[in-house]
Amino acid sequence: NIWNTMHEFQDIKLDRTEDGIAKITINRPHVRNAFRPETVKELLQAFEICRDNSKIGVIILTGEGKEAFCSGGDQKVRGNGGYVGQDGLPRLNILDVQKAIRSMPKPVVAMVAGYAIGGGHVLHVVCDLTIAGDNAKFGQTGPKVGSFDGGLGSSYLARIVGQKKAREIWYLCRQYNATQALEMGLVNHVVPVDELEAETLKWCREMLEHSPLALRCLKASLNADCDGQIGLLDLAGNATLLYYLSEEAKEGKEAFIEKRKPDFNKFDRFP
Ligand code: 1HA
Repeated sequence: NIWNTMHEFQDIKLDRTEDGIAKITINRPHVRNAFRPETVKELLQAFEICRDNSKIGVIILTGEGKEAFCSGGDQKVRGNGGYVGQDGLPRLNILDVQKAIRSMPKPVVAMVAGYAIGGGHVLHVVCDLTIAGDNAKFGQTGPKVGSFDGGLGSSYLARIVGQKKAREIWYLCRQYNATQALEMGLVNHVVPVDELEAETLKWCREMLEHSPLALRCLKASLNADCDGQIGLLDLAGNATLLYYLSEEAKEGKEAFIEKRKPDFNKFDRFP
């Protein structure tokens, strides 16, 4: 077993490999890994742990078992205005997980066996890459069960599969198999489900060999193309990070601390 527990949770599992791959597993197989507010809270914590751990380079998001990646919001705890947790408050907090995945400065890979349905489908959509088992089934159910995700679940989906296909997916609520998903560019790769984890790890390890800052900036750039000013926030945040690493920026800080005038003229201007 290559997985070591990073943190104990109730609804999810958070494991890591020695070489810097984290795996977040939604662990509610009795409901096809549907999420309730507590699940979502834990997912947010897990993503934060992964973000803050400088040894983690890639994150896998998956569901327990081979039946399902995730079947979306737990309809059994759906109340007025959202999904109701132990605190009695109705929430749609999965949207915060979508944001966390998008702004995570490391690649997030969806590893999909079985159903990725409804809000569970949107989760794989917002991940950087998707590796699917040959038993994977994809689809939205919103208009059938009285819900919809008009945010990234629609607009970003359309960036991936195109407007016509995105409308088909949402209006008809059909299910698509792994081959169909591959054909429409919805997933990156399909393998027999028994090889799913090995193949996903292979993709992760290829990324681990590459420059983390380059991957980070690429993710921010690709996001910025879709994400407006919040996309620019993350992209520019990376520019600031790189600038802070430079001697030129350090001169500004040191001059302030030493109560002297900064000398920026000693630095060459790039063409
Ligand atoms: O749209 C949003 C949001 C939009 C904006 C903001 C926030 C959002 C948050 C969430 C969502 C949504 O996710 S709405 C979409 C909710 N999900 C669904 O409509 C999918 C419902 N499930 C299914 O269609 C099917 O169960 C399945 C295709 C995933 C699997 O079918 P299968 O293999 O035939 O299994 P099935 O017998 O249906 O399910 C096994 C058990 O899991 C059942 O429980 P049991 O009868 O044994 O007690 C079933 O009720 C349970 N289950 C499956 N999915 C869910 C679920 N229980 C609660 N919630 C589920 N989502």
